[in-house]
Amino acid sequence: MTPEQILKIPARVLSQQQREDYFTNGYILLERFIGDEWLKKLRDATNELVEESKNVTKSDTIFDLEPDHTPSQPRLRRVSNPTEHHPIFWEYVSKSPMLDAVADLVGPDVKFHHSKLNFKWQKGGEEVKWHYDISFWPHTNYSPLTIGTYLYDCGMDQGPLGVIPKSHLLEPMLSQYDDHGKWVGCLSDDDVRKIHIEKAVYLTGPAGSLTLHNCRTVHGSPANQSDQGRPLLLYTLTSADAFPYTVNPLKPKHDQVILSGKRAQFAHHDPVPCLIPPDWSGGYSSIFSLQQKEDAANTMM
Ligand SMILES: O=C(O)CCC(=O)C(=O)O
Ligand SMILES: [Fe+2]
Repeated sequence: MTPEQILKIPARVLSQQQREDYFTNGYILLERFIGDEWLKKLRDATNELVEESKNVTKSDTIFDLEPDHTPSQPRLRRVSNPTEHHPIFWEYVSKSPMLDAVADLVGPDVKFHHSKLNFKWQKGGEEVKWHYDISFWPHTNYSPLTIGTYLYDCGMDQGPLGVIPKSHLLEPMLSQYDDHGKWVGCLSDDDVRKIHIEKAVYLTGPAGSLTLHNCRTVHGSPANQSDQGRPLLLYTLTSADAFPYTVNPLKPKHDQVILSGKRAQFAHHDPVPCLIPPDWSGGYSSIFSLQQKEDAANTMM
């Protein structure tokens, strides 16, 4: 569906202004959108996963660990595919009002792509450099979006998600390869200057706030040097008429499951060319290990 078609369908939970803002700017922030009941369930489930990670000494397909992670001082960067490791994370994406907010932005037929839980641990949780997501998992159109849920309050000191307004409309798309043709998964310093990084908007908000950014919106987040962690629960959902066409090395169990509405009979194709990732049929390293230049072979996700 096109934005114009989507906007003609009556909204479930968002105002028409919020929907228009999303299409104009490439993101919206919904402050305190998720109630305390959901928050408690999500926090408890997160704590259970952190407990489990204490037995793990090396990053694996579930836990992406900071190098100094120990059982007594766990330091996680990410849990991959949390929907597969605790039922609450699936319940949340399939039954909460978050799904209605997404339906207001991609249309009534909504499909699951993947989920992750990014921690940005206290006192050293790493920066995520400026990048856009769609080149990690190209689709036939640009409906995919990522929703972040702040499980705790997130201020400027906790490394909030930062977005560049209107960057989702940039053509041609910028490269996420370096000058030698190596995939780096982020923009070059030159390109970052060109897209006017000083216009970045940092999406801070109280616990239960949602960040929604389009798959072509340039975004990143600063390191967290504060003494408070920043668990951010992320889901990527798409319109049912968007189909991935590159290898997904970490194919989630729920990949392509319809969360709302019905399966599409036709793919919708957007003519804007999409930057393609390397061939990941042999494996993949996380955005953190890639950007922090760790040995990719040792950090397969
Ligand atoms: O955790 C964050 O601040 C952003 C992560 C992100 O953009 C990604 O994983 O693609
Ligand atoms: Fe991202």
